[in-house]
Amino acid sequence: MPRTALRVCPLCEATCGLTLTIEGSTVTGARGDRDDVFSRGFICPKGAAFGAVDGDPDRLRTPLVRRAGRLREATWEEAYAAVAAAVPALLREYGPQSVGVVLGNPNTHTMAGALYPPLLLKALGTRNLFTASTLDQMPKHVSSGLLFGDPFAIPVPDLDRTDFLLLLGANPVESNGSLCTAPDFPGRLRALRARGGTLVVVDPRRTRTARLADRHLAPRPGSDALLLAALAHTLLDEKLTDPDRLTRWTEGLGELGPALDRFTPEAVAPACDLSAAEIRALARELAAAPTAAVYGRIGSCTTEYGTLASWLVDVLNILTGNLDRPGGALFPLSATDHAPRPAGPGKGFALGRWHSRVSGHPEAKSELPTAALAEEIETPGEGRIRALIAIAANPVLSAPDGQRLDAALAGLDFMVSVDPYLNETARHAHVVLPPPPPAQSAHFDFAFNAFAVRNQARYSPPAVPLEEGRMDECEIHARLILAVSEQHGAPPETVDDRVIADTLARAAADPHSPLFGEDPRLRASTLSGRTGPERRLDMMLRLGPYDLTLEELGQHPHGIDLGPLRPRLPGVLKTRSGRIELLPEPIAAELPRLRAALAERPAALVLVGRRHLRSNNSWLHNVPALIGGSNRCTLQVHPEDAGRLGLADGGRARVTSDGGSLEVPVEVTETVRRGVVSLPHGWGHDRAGSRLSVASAEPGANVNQLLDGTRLDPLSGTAVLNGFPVELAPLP
Ligand SMILES: Nc1nc2c(c(=O)[nH]1)N[C@H]1C(S)=C(S)[C@@H](COP(=O)(O)OP(=O)(O)OC[C@H]3O[C@@H](n4cnc5c(=O)[nH]c(N)nc54)[C@H](O)[C@@H]3O)O[C@H]1N2
Ligand SMILES: Nc1nc2c(c(=O)[nH]1)N[C@H]1C(S)=C(S)[C@@H](COP(=O)(O)OP(=O)(O)OC[C@H]3O[C@@H](n4cnc5c(=O)[nH]c(N)nc54)[C@H](O)[C@@H]3O)O[C@H]1N2
Ligand code: SF4
Ligand SMILES: [Mo]
Repeated sequence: MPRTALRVCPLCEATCGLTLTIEGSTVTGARGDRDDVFSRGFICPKGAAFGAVDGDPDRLRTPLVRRAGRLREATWEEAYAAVAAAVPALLREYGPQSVGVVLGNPNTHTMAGALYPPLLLKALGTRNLFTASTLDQMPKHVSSGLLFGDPFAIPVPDLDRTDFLLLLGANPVESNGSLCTAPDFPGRLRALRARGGTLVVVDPRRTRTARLADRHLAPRPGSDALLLAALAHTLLDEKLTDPDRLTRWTEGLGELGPALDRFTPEAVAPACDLSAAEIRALARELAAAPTAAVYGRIGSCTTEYGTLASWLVDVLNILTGNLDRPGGALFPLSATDHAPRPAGPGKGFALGRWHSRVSGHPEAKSELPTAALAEEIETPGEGRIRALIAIAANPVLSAPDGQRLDAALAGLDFMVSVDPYLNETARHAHVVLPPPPPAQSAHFDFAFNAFAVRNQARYSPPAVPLEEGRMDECEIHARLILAVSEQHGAPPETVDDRVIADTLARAAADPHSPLFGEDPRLRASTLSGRTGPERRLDMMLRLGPYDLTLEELGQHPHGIDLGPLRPRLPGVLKTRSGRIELLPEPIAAELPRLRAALAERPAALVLVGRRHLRSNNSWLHNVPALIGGSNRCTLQVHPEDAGRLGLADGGRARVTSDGGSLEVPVEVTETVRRGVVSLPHGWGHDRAGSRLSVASAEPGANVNQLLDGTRLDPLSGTAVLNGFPVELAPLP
């Protein structure tokens, strides 16, 4: 008899509640959970394919250990023994920097990825941390760190209540949203328009999101910071600002005007390839809307001026009085956030506390640019990375110059990969530790609840019991931490018990904590949960702002709604001044570079990426239901450019940039603007030694092979993945 079980979907940031149909231990179907307090039954084609993703026969079932050069199936004991024999010895001989850590995107979609990597880093003591953030949202962390003192204080647009949404460099109709967790993003955009609101989309491609908009502006890629600066300039110049409500918490308002004085609409118009009149009109509309939110994502982050653009997004929200008010952009308060504490000066946010060894890149949020990983492995000398621990990461495809990284990984003394697939990156590992499929894992969204358009909490226990021979991913991480820190063989719960003891001891001594003055040991013994991670979740809920418990979440399988977002200023501020620092020094120092861009001659042809609704970065191309049709690795070219360059739809072209060149199929389409071509990322599954039977049959080309890793947004170390110059030539 088939049964059903609930599971929050881990396949994108929308976190929809799914109802899975299960026969035996196999997921045979998935539909939207109509009673889910947040997603109300919404599902997309990826969620609907949950069973196929979960049951992919290419998923690894046992650990792999390299012996005599070949990866072979092994027991968990053998795998951890290999880690324990290699890593501590390297740490002893070469020091903590000799072991690097790479964390990929799915860590934000697993409980293990939220709870254990900080402990692993502490155990190793390394500063060589590289994550998907420097291919993604690091500019936003940096701008929030500088403005608000907390890199995680990221305001999200109040989608359900705003009157005006200005959306830049995001295509939530296909991506389902990012740093703005909102199940059924498309439906929420349609509702915005239905209630008389306005949607303006800024994107060099006419995306499905742009097609929903009242207005679509298609500027030249890479020009968002200029456009946003001109919008801010117009607001200040025409006295359209309304920062009154925030004035008492904001520093630097007076200095902002002079700092932006060169960025008039007329001055930026040629670089943006928009008219000054359009820019001025947009600024006036933004100011006139009763409430409005400005929101920028990948297309505004992963560019030459990503941090400036991310900063300006919030500058506009502040100048129009929309930061921290309903209908504007608000700071979520998740159930596992710290309980609010009184406002006052904080520790602030510093950049560049240390630098990368080879190129001297400044750290940002304790991370180094993933684009610099290969050189840190290759370049001889003290502090060279000799061993790597990669968790849920596929940088050979997701980061610039995969070929170079591929070769660098092959030269490591030791590599561990925690990954369900033997893919382009994992194939270099000496030990692969495969997590179970998502139906066998418990789930709580530690990361995305903190960026959600509504405060809510949902917990999914494993839908299917752990298969014989499998190990829960939390236990995989806990044992890994023990193995690298000379405690191989200790029970994995010791890792969780230590965190619980430390956290409760701190809470007991903290007058602002809900557990102030309580006996930490007594408290630890009253936590509920069958596993270490469940007990940690219970503890975090009890320490959080809503006084929830794991038991209560269990009693509400469709989730607990905690209400719409509410104003949180000045309590969220952790700057040294205790105020919003509107024009922080590192930003002011970046503005001359942006001014110089006004005089630069733009490249004739630049490349941008795109996401397909049925894709997920590099790792869903192995699921037959999710590939094919329009989800293909084609180079989209505007008909005029195609005509000029002699390219035909369905033909092939050579595309060349700084880092290399690729042969790709051409798709002629008016959805890209003139002077722009688009190639999606995550393809290039043609490397020997991986085990991806479906993906390798339709490998596509790796767009990141066009980059050599030198183009970075300097403040955040984020790779420029959008708006870099390319040349095209037809192929016979
Ligand atoms: N050119 C270009 N490049 C880009 C982007 C772009 O827009 N353009 N986007 C960038 C962005 S935004 C991101 S986030 C990065 C993503 O970069 P990565 O995080 O490096 O890549 P992913 O493809 O998300 O793959 C992550 C790995 O996680 C594994 N995995 C899947 N589920 C699990 C799980 O439950 N547990 C574990 N342990 N592993 C799992 C997959 O098998 C895969 O190997 O790519 C970036 N690269
Ligand atoms: N289906 C699907 N969903 C996903 C993912 C996926 O791979 N597939 N990946 C997930 C991840 S890791 C992330 S980070 C999110 C990303 O979510 P989004 O930010 O919504 O991602 P994209 O769909 O890449 O949208 C970026 C848009 O920016 C545009 N663009 C490029 N350059 C510029 C520019 O200079 N200026 C402006 N204004 N626009 C520009 C591109 O044309 C593109 O439409 O999606 C997540 N969801
Ligand atoms: S929108 Fe995202 S979370 Fe929702 S079903 Fe689709 S992939 Fe899953
Ligand atoms: Mo991402």
